[in-house]
Formats: sequence, C-alpha cells, structure tokens
Amino acid sequence: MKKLLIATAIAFSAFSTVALTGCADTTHNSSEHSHELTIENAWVRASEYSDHEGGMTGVFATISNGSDHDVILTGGSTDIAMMVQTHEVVDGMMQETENGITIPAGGSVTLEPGGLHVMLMNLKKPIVSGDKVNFTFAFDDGSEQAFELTAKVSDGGDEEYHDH
Ligand SMILES: [Cu+2]
Repeated sequence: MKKLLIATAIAFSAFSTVALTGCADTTHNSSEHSHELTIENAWVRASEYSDHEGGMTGVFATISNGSDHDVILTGGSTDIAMMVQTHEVVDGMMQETENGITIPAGGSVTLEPGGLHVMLMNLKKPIVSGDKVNFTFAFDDGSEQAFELTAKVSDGGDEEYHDH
C-alpha cells in the first residue's frame, strides 16, 4: 500500500511538471489566439434542475473578443456532465444553437439565464449552491480556457427550464 502511494505521488509530480511546462509554452505561443478572448464573471447555476444526478444546468459568462476576426464558442468540456451544448432561448423555449455562439470581432457576448448559455446535460452528480465545477470553454480557433466555477442560485430566466 505504501509503495502504491509513493508511486502515485511520483506520477502526480511528474504530471504537474509537464502541465506547468505546457502552460508556459502556451503563454509564449498564444499571441494570435487565446489572449484575445477574455472570459469574465463565469458561473454555473444551481437550481431544482441541477440538484440531482441526471439533471441539467447552464454555464454563464461574459466573453469578449479583442481580435479582428469572429470567434465561435463551440461549447466545452467538464467531468460533471455527459453532454455539453450551446443553447439559445427563442420565445421562452431553449434550443441548441446550430453553429455554436459567435463572439464578434472586437465585441462581446453575455451568456445569461433566459438567453444564450452553455448547457450541461445529464449531470453525473448534483450541483447545489456553493459547489465548485471545473469547466473548460472551447472555441473554433482551437483555444480553450479552463475555470473552476462556483454554483449559485439566480432569480432571472426561470422560464428557460420549464417544460411546456
Ligand atoms: Cu439550455
């Protein structure tokens, strides 16, 4: 048992070193891409729809594109959900967007309850207020940005999740 723990510790520290090196390389090489995308106020919603396994919820944020070309948010990845989609709300009903969410050149888009959002579906674990959820935003230029989101309750946009 002790040997196994030591082996795990060594493997983990080796991984950390690789991860840090990768991070440094990204910083040097990303002038054309990821530095021009700024993600602020990212959070995940806690609600009656997310508080059980198999539930769903939305990820929200303000995304700014400082580049001179449009960038498309294609979705992202997380360990906590089986499926991640980009959604919009039309006439009070949410649906998957056909081509991600476009962040216009020099502009910004706010994902918010009742509007555009990234949907986490078929949750593997409940999400309740205060939970930390790792989520990585992914864009069509190949860039990604990882966050640890804090789950919180929101008043607005409840109709987003209602079945009709
Ligand atoms: Cu949705």
